[in-house]
Amino acid sequence: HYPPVCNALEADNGALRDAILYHLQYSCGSTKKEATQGELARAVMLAVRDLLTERMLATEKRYQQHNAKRLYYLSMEFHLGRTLGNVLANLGLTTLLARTMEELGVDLEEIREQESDGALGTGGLARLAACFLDSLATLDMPGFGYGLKYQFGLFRQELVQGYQKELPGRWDTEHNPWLISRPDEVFAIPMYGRVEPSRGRNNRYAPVWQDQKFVLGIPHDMPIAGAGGKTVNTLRLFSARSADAFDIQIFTANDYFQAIRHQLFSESVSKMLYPSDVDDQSLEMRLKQEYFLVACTIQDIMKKYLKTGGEISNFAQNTAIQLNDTNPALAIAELMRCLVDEHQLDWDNSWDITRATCAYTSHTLVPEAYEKWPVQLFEKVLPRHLQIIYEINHRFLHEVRLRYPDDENAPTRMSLIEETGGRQLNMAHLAIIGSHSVNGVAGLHSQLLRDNVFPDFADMFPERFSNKTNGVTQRRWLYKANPPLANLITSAIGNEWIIRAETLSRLDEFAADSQFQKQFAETRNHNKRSLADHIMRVTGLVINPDSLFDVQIKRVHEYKRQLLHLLYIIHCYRAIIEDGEPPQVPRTHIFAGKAAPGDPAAKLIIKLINNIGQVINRDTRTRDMLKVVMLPDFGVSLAEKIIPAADLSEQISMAGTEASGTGNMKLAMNGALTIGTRDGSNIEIMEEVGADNFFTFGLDADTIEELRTENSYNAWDYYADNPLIRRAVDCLDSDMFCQEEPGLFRDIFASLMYEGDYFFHLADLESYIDTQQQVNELYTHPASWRKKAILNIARSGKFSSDRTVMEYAETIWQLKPVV
Ligand code: 26V
Repeated sequence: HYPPVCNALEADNGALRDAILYHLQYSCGSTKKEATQGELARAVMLAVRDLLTERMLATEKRYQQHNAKRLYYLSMEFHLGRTLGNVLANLGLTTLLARTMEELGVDLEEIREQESDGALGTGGLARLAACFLDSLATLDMPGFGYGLKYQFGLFRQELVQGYQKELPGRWDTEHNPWLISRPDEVFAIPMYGRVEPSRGRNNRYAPVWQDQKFVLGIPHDMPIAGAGGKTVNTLRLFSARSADAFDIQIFTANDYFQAIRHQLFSESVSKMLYPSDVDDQSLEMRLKQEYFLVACTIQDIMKKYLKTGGEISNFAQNTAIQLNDTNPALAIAELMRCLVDEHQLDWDNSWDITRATCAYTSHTLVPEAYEKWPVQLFEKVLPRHLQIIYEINHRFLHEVRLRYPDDENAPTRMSLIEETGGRQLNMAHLAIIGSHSVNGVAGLHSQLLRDNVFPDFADMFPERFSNKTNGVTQRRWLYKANPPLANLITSAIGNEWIIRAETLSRLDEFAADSQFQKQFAETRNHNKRSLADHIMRVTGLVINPDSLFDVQIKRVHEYKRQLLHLLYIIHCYRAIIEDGEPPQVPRTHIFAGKAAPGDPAAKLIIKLINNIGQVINRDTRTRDMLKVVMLPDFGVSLAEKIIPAADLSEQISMAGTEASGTGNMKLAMNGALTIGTRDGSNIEIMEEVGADNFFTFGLDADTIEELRTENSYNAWDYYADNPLIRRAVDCLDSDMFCQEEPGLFRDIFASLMYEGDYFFHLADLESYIDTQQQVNELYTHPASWRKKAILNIARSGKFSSDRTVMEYAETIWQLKPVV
């Protein structure tokens, strides 16, 4: 007699405790006395999941009653982080559970630390998707995530002698307590084979895709609870199973081992998340993964739609599909195949439906990041889809010729198939042609997409292009991650900000209030001490909690310019040891971030951060003035520890390279001041918080573009003109930071000085150093600093993903709350 937790909960009559004990016994097969921390954590999560399940079923019922339009957010990556804390926060159960655990004599914090991060993603695109799911549920919108249940998510990073070492990710997908597996709802996904031309009904040309190999897709649902807990949507993750395992043939076949080998082969489709820079050998698997996601999703959507009595002709009125970058852009070809081949709709109708359904978001300006598939490989894996893409292209290029009769190169530039350098399929072109909406993720990014990346398409379809500036969920990134500050904010302005971030602006009037400032400083000190403890535990390094915490946490990549930050640190170090000039304020430079396993330049930067730390942290001349820390294994949980303790947020990518950035928003929302270039959403953060409350420096994107076209950037000019720059850069040519591995960083020196430095580090270094000086000066005036920090929080409301999602809902998805 298992008590129905949900309704009893509000009354707090011990129902939650009973549910936990129930699961401890019946789901974990343990007892309170014998249970391990892991079992206790599992029982807690299962008890909480029961609650979510009830609300999830009620939510689905509500959507059906309203015959609501649904949004499907297709993404190869979702970086969820931990779930328990977020669910408790959104359901308002944190205190009740803490009390219950106390009664049971269990430390809730320890239980929470048991949960591993769901890191099914590599970078910002993946975390954005997770923030959107939180906002969709909070806004009571029928929006569902669709992704893959990788057995191995993002690799875990260890630092071994300062080098990044990659280890398998730890998220337990097999026995994950949050996932509800649905083996009965299996989908069969065809791949390979060949296409036979044949005649179908009414003598219509009806190609038949045959001799395929099938992989089965099993859905697993993760409940996604919005704030207040009324709406619980789902994130549906597919895992791959061999079709043969369901076929008795495998056990009666002559070659049993051959059969098992084929099973392994199929199941490898959802084995691992690939890093963004897949090598040639992994290309085929990655293509299969992308198709697997798309095909499972389209089948699922169609099945549900038809089951609830939907007419194919109304499909687009009831369905929106958002493509999270081009990885799921095959959905366009798959939806066409589904409509034309399986539902025998004519081409033009199918094309109208497909375009009205799909919308595409681009998340990058890095040219290598734009996906292209070798036609030969594509044809092998997806022969029917290649035909469909040829047909789309044929019709599209016809339109292009009509539209631009005098521009004979237009068809070549806009074709889906690139003929230079081996025939390749351009997925961004497919995504643009097959969608009714194309958006960038910050104002500058969207403008650069229109002007530089896709100018031909922007000219042909101007109405298709728009901007949707990114956002982050304040519920995870402020309410849950930073309780001391969250409580202070609520005590001043009430708690409406948790669901209406724009009301944070009520803090404006507290910015100069000395009492409020004092309390703000206390939260900050508390958080900085916690982080200092954490750093001590993880690295053994003692840092000064009263120093300025200068934070750069993000993927390590040349374009993000961790190197610029390092050059500044080297500059400060030499000023101390050679000029006897200690900095005005003590600083701790905190780095965290992973490099792509196949990116040697980024990996060498990680090694450089660590070696600089080694040398500086050991040098007694720097005393407490300068420390450099690199925390291993950056991810959501580590970010939740670092962000609330940050004083300064480093957002120093070369202008015109960072599409948006979202860490910048999380840090500003928690009261860090930003030092940033005019790149991505930095520009909008500066606009919102005011130029007085933001440190900006460096060349803007236009100037950089000019320098590049004129080919007039010359690192040696900056090197010759400024002795301080020379002194900093020369260290990389020497063995100052690599006594034990002489010459280790010479490649970095060469990339800066001899190889034209694509990222213009030296052009911005002087202005960066000057601006860091202004940071120091401000930090010596605590009241002014705090005022600016509070204003940053007060004016960060725009950067809530609730705002972003509402913009998508109104202008792209035509999606409404269902209450
Ligand atoms: C892919 C690759 C592939 C190989 C070479 C280096 C490289 C660099 C970037 C990428 C794009 C990954 C997609 C991504 O995560 N983009 C991020 O999306 C965030 C959410 O919109 C945005 O805030 C970040 O600026 C953007 O980098």
